[in-house]
Amino acid sequence: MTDTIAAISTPAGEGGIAVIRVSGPDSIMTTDRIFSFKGSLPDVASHTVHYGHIIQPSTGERIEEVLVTVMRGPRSFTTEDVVEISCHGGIISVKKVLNLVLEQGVRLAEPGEFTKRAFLNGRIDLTQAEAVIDLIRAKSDRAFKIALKQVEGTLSKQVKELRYRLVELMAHIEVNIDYPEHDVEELTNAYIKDKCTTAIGDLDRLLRSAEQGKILREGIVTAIVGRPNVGKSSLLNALAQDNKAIVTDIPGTTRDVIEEYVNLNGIPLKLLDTAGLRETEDIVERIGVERSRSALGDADLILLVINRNEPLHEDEKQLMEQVRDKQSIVILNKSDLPTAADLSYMEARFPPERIVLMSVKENEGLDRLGEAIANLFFGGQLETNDITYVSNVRHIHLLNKAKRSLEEAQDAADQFVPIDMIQIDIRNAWENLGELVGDSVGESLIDQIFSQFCLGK
Ligand SMILES: Nc1nc2c(ncn2[C@@H]2O[C@H](COP(=O)(O)OP(=O)(O)OP(=O)(O)O)[C@@H](O)[C@H]2O)c(=O)[nH]1
Ligand SMILES: [Mg+2]
Repeated sequence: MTDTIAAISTPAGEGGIAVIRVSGPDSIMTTDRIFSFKGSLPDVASHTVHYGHIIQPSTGERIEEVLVTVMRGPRSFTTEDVVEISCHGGIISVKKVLNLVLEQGVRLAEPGEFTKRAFLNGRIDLTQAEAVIDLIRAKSDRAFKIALKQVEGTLSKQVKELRYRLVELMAHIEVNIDYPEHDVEELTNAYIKDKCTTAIGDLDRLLRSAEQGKILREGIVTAIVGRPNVGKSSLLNALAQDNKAIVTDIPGTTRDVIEEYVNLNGIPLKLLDTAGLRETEDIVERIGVERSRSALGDADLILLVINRNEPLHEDEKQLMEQVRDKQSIVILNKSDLPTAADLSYMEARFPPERIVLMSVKENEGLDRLGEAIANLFFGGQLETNDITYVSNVRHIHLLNKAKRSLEEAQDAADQFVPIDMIQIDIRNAWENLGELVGDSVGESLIDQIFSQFCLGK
């Protein structure tokens, strides 16, 4: 017997409106007791919105002006009767309303419990449920789209299709074991190997997308490094479209690492503006320089900024050596001023697509930088529309496990191991993939997954 649960479903803090979600068999009756409007909630049609007031039932005192939405199961997120109360007051009145709901015998929902119910009631599968977590956390438009796609079930569709093919293969093998005289289809080892190869290819494709998926979800950690005064902080500000970092013409302005999330042509970057690298006696600046070096070591991408208007410095030549084998782009800044730097030096070390001419002052070259980054990380094609990105550690782990099992089946077929032994490997792969979409998961794993949700989801 399920009980009725409620929670504030909008983020904590001040906002224009806040929504309290109530789900379960008593959600409509309970809300009706504390909601005053012209009508009666048990009688309204499903998927309708009603204006009125939340009242203290014992005194009739008005607590909050609200809109109440009624969604009867099974056409709701949890497939249960759901009521959403949209309050427009501050956090205190929202909490008051929630307390009133709870006083009516409704239980406060655990984190992720709404989504867990949607899963347990068969509305969504596990990959979709997990994508809801990602949706909540998505930091960029593109990450949001990937998660949305997963909610729609693209990944699970592909995995289910793959599982279906494995079942077919297992059925063939089964027939061969049970009725060896039966002339169904000559089940040679070559046939098994062929099926496994195709399946492994599909798994590989999904796994390759994992790397890109991670990047799109979490952002490329990008360190902006270079000598003092070359325009690093100016670049951060231009990309963030905000005066986040202090810019002056005094070398050594930035002393600490400044972080900012930006979105450049749809690519999420976690930018780190760092202190200009040079030898210095200043204690504070020296600590800053150390931090720059550690940011440089940890970054996924390095933007080495150089002032084209000055001859190359010995330090810059060293930096180029240090970053040329990493994911890095040289930015030749201050292109509005005459050239003084020896360009052939860097042209000998970096291919043209990794050198970007720019004038941050004139807002020139930012697009080219976006293209260079897309090129470096996505081979130029950043088209998420028809690619499924796997971005969840649990999914990656299970895909890898399934792949290993199939490779073992392949090897076994190569060595003419008896067919019922090969069957075991294929079955393992099938089970791993089943675990991925939640067909064969134990209770504990389900609890673990849903506990990652925030309250109210
Ligand atoms: N002419 C010109 N000046 C620029 C350009 N970009 C930045 N500057 C100027 O260069 C000076 C230094 O800019 P910053 O962004 O503070 O340089 P930085 O690399 O962060 O310097 P530190 O923090 O000291 O390491 C400022 O006076 C900027 O206005 C550019 O494209 N052209
Ligand atoms: Mg700076």
